[in-house]
Amino acid sequence: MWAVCLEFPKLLFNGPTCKHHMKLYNKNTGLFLLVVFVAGSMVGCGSATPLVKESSTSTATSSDVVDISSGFDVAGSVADTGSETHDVTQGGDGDFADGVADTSEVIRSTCFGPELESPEWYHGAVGYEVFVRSYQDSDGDGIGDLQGLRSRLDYLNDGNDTTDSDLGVDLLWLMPVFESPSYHGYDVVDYRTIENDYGTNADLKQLVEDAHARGIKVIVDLVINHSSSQHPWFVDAATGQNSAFRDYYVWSDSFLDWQKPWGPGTTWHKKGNAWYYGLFSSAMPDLNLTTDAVVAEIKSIADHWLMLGVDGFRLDAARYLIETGGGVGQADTEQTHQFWQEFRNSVAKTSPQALLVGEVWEKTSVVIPYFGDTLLPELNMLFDFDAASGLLQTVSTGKGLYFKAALCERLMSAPGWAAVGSFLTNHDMTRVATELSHKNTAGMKLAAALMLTSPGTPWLYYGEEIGLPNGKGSGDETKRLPMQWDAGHAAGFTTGTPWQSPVSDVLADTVLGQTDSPTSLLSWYKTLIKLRKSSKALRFGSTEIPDGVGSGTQPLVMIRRVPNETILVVANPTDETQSFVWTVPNSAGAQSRIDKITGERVAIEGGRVEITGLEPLGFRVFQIQ
Ligand SMILES: [Ca+2]
Ligand SMILES: [Ca+2]
Ligand SMILES: [Ca+2]
Ligand SMILES: [Ca+2]
Repeated sequence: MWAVCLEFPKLLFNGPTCKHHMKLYNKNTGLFLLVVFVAGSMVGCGSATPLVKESSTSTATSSDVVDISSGFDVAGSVADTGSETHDVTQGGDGDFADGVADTSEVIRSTCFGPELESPEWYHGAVGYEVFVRSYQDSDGDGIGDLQGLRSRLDYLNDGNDTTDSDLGVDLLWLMPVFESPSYHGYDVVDYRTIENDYGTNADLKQLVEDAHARGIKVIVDLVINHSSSQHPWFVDAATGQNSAFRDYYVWSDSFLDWQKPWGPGTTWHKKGNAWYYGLFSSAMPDLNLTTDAVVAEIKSIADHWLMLGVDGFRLDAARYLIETGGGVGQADTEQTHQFWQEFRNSVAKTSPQALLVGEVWEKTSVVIPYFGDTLLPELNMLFDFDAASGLLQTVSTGKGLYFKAALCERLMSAPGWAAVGSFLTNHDMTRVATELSHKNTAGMKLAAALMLTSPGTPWLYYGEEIGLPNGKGSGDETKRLPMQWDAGHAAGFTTGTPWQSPVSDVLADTVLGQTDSPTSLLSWYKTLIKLRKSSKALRFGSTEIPDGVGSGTQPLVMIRRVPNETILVVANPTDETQSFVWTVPNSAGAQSRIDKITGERVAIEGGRVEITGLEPLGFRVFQIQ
């Protein structure tokens, strides 16, 4: 059965306090469906004026020009929702959705998200995820390190606004850099010491200081759901019941048949006469975050790195901290939320501006509660996994609805002050260049353009900007291979024998080879990042995705807006050349459209913006003024 749950009075008054919006909620399946129109009027919150109305006063000038502001009977779409329901979000496995069966519901709705309330520094940042082991080796041992990364800071951001030779990112996330026995570092043995392969604590301090001098903030991965089984705490705890560290971990006197939340696999592992909980593997025993001494350690560890200068943390496996039982008790428990409230409070005392970014690899309705609320805030930022896979699926299939569906659910459910991390892929996923290989560079360019013009804080995964693909094989290492700098030995990554071979040292596949090419993927990324940095509307503005767009045969349109700036984003994921008309509402003052990439200015009359000849995988971004 459908129940309409909405904050109706707030909606009617369209007041600034309105944060959560209208949804149709299916009690039987627990699935949300996006439907955002009531009687043809704009549903949304905040004071922004609706940009596209239901009216059909504008008409196309030729038969193949679609008028995107009049294509559908919007009011009628609400009545149509009763019979069939479909989940338009993806689950937590990182794969594409099985498919959106009833695409019409997504297509026939306009969605709207308000301008950000009180933006903080991280709302306007452009992030970059780095695997230190694979970025740059400084000493010829074949392993990337902090001094190597430091030597590449000018590539990331030279700190000079008048140069555009640099990429322009200003927020780095370092994958784990604490001492660990593994190549990836997600199993820590010493939370207060930098991984020996990467350098020293002093090296990190130097890196952070040099980054700050360029306007770059640095956060590091903090993995506290579990430690390594080689951590001294666990080694001691495993000696028996009398260990002073026994309660640092989670023990049972009997075997418990709890599976992994994402699929089959045991989570309890035998040690002596007892079993310990290790969600990911027996080599990664879960820390017991209900033990006061452990909580105190974690807070102290966070303070340790904040005092050294880091700007915050990316929080691994953030939904799995505290278990209350098998099944539903293994993820997203109230106790886990309470931990994050307490942790946030502790971090804020040491560093009020610190950023906490959570990995909650689940559908949006599970992710959103991790923001907490203004009284009990939890994490500042959460990654939007649904929008990431929706975006790639849109480019991959040509159907805009996948991205639209995911983005719209976020816009309608996230608090107005929430910082959402948008991305294409991360270190756990097939790289974009491999995922979109059938769409070539044009597909990667479109994916980049959609990410960098949509709401949220964008995060690049290192190498995405040059189209670095997966390596051969299937292990996680194939997603984390060395950065390709130039056509020299080991693609410029090391003078020695690289820990893994770079995929390519062909000049065109490297930073050097793409730097001087104005049509390269790298140049496209630089252009888009610069554009985003120059546009308040793109960083903080409201977002509207009009009705009727994004089907398999139509372009995807976003209107991003702050009071003095209106940006029209147009993407064509389809295989056909597209032409259409968009009518600027309240168009009295609108006299021209300016192409923000080429600078071309075209006069508009009567508020009619007509776009013709938008090629397959084409993208345009205009300022209307
Ligand atoms: Ca090295
Ligand atoms: Ca610069
Ligand atoms: Ca090590
Ligand atoms: Ca846990």
